Amino acid sequence: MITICRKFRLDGLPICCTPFGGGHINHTYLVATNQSRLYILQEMNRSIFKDIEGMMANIVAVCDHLRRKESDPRRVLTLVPTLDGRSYFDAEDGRSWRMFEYVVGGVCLDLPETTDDLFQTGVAFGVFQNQLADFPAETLTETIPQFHDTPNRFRQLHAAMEADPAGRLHQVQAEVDALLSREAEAGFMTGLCAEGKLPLRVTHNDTKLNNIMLDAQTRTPLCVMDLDTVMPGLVANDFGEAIRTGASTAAEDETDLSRIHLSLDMYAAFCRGFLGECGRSLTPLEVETLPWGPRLMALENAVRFLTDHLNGDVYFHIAREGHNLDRCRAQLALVADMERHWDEMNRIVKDWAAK
Ligand code: GN1
Ligand code: MG
Repeated sequence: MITICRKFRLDGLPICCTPFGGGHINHTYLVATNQSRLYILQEMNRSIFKDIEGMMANIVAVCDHLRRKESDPRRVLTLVPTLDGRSYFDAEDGRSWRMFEYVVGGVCLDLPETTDDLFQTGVAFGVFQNQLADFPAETLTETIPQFHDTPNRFRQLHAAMEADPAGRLHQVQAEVDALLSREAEAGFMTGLCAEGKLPLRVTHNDTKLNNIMLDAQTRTPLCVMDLDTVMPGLVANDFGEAIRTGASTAAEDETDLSRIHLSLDMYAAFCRGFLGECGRSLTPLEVETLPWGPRLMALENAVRFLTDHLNGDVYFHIAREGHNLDRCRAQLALVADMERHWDEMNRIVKDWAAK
């Protein structure tokens, strides 16, 4: 690994490189140099991200844009170039690597501890959205094609049901029925976009709390990380993924379904932070349809988890048998709770948009 580190323009000589963080997609390492400088080295996952060149071009363009709007360097991720001035390094064995400056004094949370943590997450993603509102989204590469195309995720479910490669279809009829009864609404947002009624924005697409770097002292946001899935998309999806993951009262794979609810306090806290920062750069229809984001992101993940269960657990890492089925059931429970609170979800968005 040290030989890889030497391919980048570091301040000092790399002296140690150790595994870092808990990401499931890329492999991450903390690098220290003899000048006491710290860096983050990442091996990018080539089987998930087929177009590394396009993905890195996205990240460079987005970070350059953000840097023009920020004076504090800790507020934007900083890539360290290779010795020959490139944004990443392709090794001879076919693996691809990149290096970031380490953000000193930053901290990441996996789960919100207070409503303020979710408010701050809303601020971070709201600032991100607002600062990129004048970035030409169509110039970005789609790093994972059709990533949040919910109708297409249903098509993949139908294909898995047809092939039934793991022979599990007969065990999951209840989940299949629950998903298919909601298939008609899956295309609501993509349909509005195709009709030209919703704009394509620069979206992050993985707006989890742990993709925000917070200042360890003040617990306020420094920067948005994990920019691999930044691509053109719908703002409701960024809003939705943050709510799906941050405002649920239980884990994504909770097996006691009675514990799974949408916390309306957390939801309102995120709305306040997010809309406070970017509400004015959104169209009235974008604001009005925001609550569809969490509902469709939970549904989409339920579809993806069941599809992977039927396919024999080939995409999502599982820690136990039936893990993807558990995740599907939990996401379905969350969808059902959102449906029960649909009027309140709409009212809260309306209230914070008006402020
Ligand atoms: C994957 O790696 P992680 O957990 O941040 C997935 C998301 C899913 C999530 C479900 C590139 O994200 O879309 O919502 O699992 N990311 C990719 O746990 O597929
Ligand atoms: Mg991440």
